[in-house]
Amino acid sequence: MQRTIGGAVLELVQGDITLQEVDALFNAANSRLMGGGGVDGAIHRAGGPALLEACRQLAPCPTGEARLTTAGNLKAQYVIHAVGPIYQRDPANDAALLSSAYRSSLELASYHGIRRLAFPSLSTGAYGYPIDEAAPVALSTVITYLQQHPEIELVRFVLFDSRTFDAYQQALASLLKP
Ligand code: AR6
Repeated sequence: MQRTIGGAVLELVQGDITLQEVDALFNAANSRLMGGGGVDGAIHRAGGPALLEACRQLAPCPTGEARLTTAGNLKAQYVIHAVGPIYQRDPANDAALLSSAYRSSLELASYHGIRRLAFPSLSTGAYGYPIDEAAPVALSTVITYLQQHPEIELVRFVLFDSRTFDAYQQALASLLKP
């Protein structure tokens, strides 16, 4: 599924983010930036030791923020490590922190001249954020950013499983309903 927002393409695909040929991949990291399971584990395995060493120098990263590193052996040039919230650890701020993780990542991308980028679904795996609640927050944050930042050319959400892909498709359709 693909939509044009401002001058940018917003795309939803099902797949593995480590295989994407874009300028920057976004990682669903934890504050220690030391790798982990899920998409973080996959990105570190594919990126290799240079990625872990770069993370070590930038840790910690507070929830709702992001840090940029080399992409090591990945095809992308950079990895931007975004720390989404653990669902209901701070219930009043779940949506604000999730939105902030996406926005901070996009701000880093703009700052570094990154035009084509790929996101996973932050916080909806180990961090337990329900996909149906997270998808509209993720997409509306990205849409608002793209409307204000014509420098970004492509945002691709790379969604690992069909349930996540379907939830994002539904959320995007309802956000862009005329
Ligand atoms: N490509 C795209 N998406 C993926 C991939 C992949 N290769 N692998 C998993 N996903 P999670 P979180 C999806 O748990 O909830 C880690 O241990 C996955 O199916 O990776 O933000 C970190 O170190 C789900 O839809 O991230 C943190 O401690 C989505 O990515 C913690 O987990 C996010 O799931 C972060 O938890």
